[in-house]
Amino acid sequence: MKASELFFPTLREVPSEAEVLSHQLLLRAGFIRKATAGVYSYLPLASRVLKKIMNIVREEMDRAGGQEVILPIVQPAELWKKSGRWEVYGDEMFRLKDRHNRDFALGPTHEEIITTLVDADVHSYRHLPLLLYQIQNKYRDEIRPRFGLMRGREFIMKDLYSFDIDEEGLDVSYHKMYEAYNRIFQRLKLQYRVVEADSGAIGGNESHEFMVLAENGEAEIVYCENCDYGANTEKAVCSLEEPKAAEEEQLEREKVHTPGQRTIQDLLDYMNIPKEKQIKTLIYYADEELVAALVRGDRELNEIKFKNVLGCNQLFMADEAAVKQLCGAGFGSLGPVGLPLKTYIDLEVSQMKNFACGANEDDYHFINVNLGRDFTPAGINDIRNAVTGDSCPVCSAPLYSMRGIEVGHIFKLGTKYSEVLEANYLDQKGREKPMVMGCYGIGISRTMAAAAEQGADENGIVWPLPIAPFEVIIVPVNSKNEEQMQAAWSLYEEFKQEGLETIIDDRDERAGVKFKDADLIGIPLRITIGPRSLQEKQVEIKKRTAKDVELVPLDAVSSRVKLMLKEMSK
Ligand code: 9G3
Repeated sequence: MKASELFFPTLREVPSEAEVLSHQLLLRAGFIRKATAGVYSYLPLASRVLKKIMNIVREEMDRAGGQEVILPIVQPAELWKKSGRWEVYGDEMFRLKDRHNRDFALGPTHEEIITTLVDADVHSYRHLPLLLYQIQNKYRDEIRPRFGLMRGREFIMKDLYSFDIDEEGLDVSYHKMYEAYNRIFQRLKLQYRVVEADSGAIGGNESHEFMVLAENGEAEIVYCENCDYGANTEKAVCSLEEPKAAEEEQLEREKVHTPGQRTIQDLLDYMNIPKEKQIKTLIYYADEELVAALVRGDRELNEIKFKNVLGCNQLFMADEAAVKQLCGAGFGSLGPVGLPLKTYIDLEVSQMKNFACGANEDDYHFINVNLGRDFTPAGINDIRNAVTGDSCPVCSAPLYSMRGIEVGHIFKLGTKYSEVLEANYLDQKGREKPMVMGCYGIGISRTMAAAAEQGADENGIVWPLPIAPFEVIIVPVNSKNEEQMQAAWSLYEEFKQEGLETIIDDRDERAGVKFKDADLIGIPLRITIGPRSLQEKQVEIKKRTAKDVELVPLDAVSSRVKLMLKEMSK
């Protein structure tokens, strides 16, 4: 490909609307352009990267026994009403009507469609297991589309659905997908971790997320270096440690005047009470009822765990006015003593002695509060976020935390969809049974963004070789020098013969501009042809990730390049 003909409109400035590095770089390097909020056009370089990701995904899905289909994006409301999800997803669905005023949605996912499809045409155990997948656009009307391709309203997903006769069959399909996903992310040469997404393992449900590691990833994970345990922080189990100090004696509770002191930090500064000796009191609406959650002063409440404990449909923070009316004090002065609400405490709180908390009176706190003597909780549960240093729930070694981008998610569904959508089969004895399902997703466009995010350096994108838009870029230093250009063109022809994916930068630009662009778009190998190439019959080869160049005789370049690419793809 000639750079002079390639459509890659690069930008000098960092686009102001781009909050994350991958979004900035993909815009600047001319890979994507925004059409409207959360909707992007993929330009030729991006199209090449996406194709390579899709090909790897396809190969591994096929290897695992998947069969590719193409399901409709325009989906009738009836199916979603039947599964009960037409109401559940509300405004997150892109809805539309046809000329007959019938309701449709643009597919946010395809469980309903595929289950109905399989129901209509698969009736016997002899035709199971069945693994069907597609690679296609999905539509979700996010409230706040953000981070470029990371959270778009239109995005490309690979989704596979497995249909089995029973739980054992599902286990086999699930394991195949688990292995296939590992192969995919290894082949993509991304640093990733697999984490438990549902550690509770309730009702045989199992779920894993595949996280590409990135400092600015939106998800936090904890993992153990001693065993295989890893989990999304939202789901990580916090086990209770042995109390460190000997039983502390209960001291007499005291009320102290704390004018203007509202936060945990305030109380630390004002009275030198360590955060671990304080309690955070948070008030929520659990559906219609106000409830309180208590965590240690330096901890964060995990709303997902709390919601599971309560078993409510909706959980959201109470407004200060309602809290003040019921509890007698504003947010900064709340505590469990005399609180007229059901109070749920974190496991860790149950071990605390003589702690400080609000007195439910503005500008007053209690010190030396104790569980049992001073208040009685409605429940004692694991309701906080895990943090670095917590002990592993499997082997007790210390956990580490790290940020990541969720690029894959696999899930055992069981019979949830097959029952409501009536996807049954006849077993060997002629009995009718619901199919046992799993679903397995990979965000294709998000994987491209995650790769750009993970590899980037101060000069631009660094694509892993298997998904780089081109493998090699040839840069003649002076496009006005005919000899240089001739040497460059003949190398370009040679590379093409050898099947190398090559760009030649034939543009009439300064060498500095060409080098900057080659770095920005992230081509793994750069070949520079300058005056020395002609005088000494040598060219420079530079890896995108290396500081130094390598000098190679002109007639040995293509074999050297091929060897380097081979090594880089190992
Ligand atoms: C919706 C809307 C948003 C959604 C869903 C449905 C997320 C929805 C979960 C999944 C699960 C799996 C197939 C591939 C693997 C993951 N957001 N999910 O079901 F209607 Cl608006 O998509 N789907």
